[in-house]
Amino acid sequence: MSLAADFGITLTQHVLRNQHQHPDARGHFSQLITQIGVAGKLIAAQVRRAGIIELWGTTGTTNVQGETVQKLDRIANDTFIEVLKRSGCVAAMASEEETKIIPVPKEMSGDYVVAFDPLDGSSNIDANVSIGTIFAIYKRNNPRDVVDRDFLRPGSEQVAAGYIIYGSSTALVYTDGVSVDCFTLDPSSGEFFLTREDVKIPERLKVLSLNECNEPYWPAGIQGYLRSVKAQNTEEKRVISSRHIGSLVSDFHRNLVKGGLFLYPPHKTTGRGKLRLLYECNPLAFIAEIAGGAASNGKQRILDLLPTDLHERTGLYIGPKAEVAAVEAWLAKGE
Ligand code: AHM
Ligand code: MG
Repeated sequence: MSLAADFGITLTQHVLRNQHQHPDARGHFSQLITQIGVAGKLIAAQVRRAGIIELWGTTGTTNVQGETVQKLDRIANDTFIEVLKRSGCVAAMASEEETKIIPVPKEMSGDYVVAFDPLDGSSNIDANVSIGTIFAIYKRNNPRDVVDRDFLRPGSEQVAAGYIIYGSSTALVYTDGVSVDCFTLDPSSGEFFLTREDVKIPERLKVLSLNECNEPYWPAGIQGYLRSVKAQNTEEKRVISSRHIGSLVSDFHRNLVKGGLFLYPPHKTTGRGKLRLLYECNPLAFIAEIAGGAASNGKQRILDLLPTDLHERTGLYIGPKAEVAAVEAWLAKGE
C-alpha cells in the first residue's frame, strides 16, 4: 500500500467530510473545529514541557532561567483566546479564567460564540495527572454586539462541544450533534487522526467516579444509590469498580470509553454544586447524550437548565442513561 493511503483520516478531513450533514454550513464551523485543534496542539506542547520549564509555579515567580513564570492555566487561556480570535469564526468567548465575556473585534468576528474551560483539573498539574480543555459552541444570537445573553442559553442550543485531553496521549473528542468522534494527536506528524468513530457509552455500569470524602455534604439519596450499586459486587464476582482522578475531563473520558457514572452532588444544605454549567457540564452533557448517555443535576436534564450567570455551578450526574435515572429516583426518594 502506498504511504498516502496508509495513514488515517485527519481532523480537518473528517470535519470537511461531515459538513454535508449541516445544510446551512458555510465552512466556518469546519474552520472553527480545525482551529480548536490548533489551540489544543499549542496547549499540549506547553503541558508536555510543564515540568521542565516550571510552568506549574505561581504567576509572578521566576523560573531557573530567570524568566517570569505564567501559570499553565493562564497560558492555556491566552492561547485559546488568541487562536479563536484569529480564526475569524468567533464573535465572543466566555472562559473559566475570565470574569466577563471576551469580545472579538468586529473585523475578525464570525458566526459562533464559544464557552470554554482552558485547563480543567489544573490543580493536578504538579502531580502529572491528565488535564484537559473543554469547549461549548453556539451560533451567535445577536447580529450586533455580543452580550452575556448569547451565552446564557440552555445547553440544548449547543451546535457542537468537545474536549482535548492531555493524557498519556493528546486526544480531541467532539460532537457536532450527530456523532461523537475521537482523534489522537500523532506527535511525529503533528496531526490529529481519527481513532474512534461514533463513540457510544457502554450501557452497563462498570465504574463509579466520585469524591467519596464529600459524603458529609451529599444530599439524601446518594448513599442509598451507592449502596445499591456496591451490592452488585459479590464474594464470587466484582462487577463494579471505583475510579476517580479528580480531573473531570479525564474521569469523563474514561467513563465514556469504559462505561462509568460520574457524580458530583451539590452541597446538601446550600444546594450549590462545584462544577460550572456553561463550560464544564453543558459540553460534557451534550457529548454524553449524543453518545447515548444522559446528564442530570439530580432533578433536571443538564441541557435544559437556563443559566443566569456565566460562571453558574450545578450538581452533576453523567453517564449511562439508566444509571442517571436511578440516581434521580434515589434522590427523589431521599433515603
Ligand atoms: P477546576 O476547574 O478548578 O479545575 O475544578 C474542576 C475540577 C474537576 O476537574 C474535578 O472533577 C473537580 O474539580 C474535583 O473536585 P474535588 O477536588 O472537590 O473533588
Ligand atoms: Mg474546570
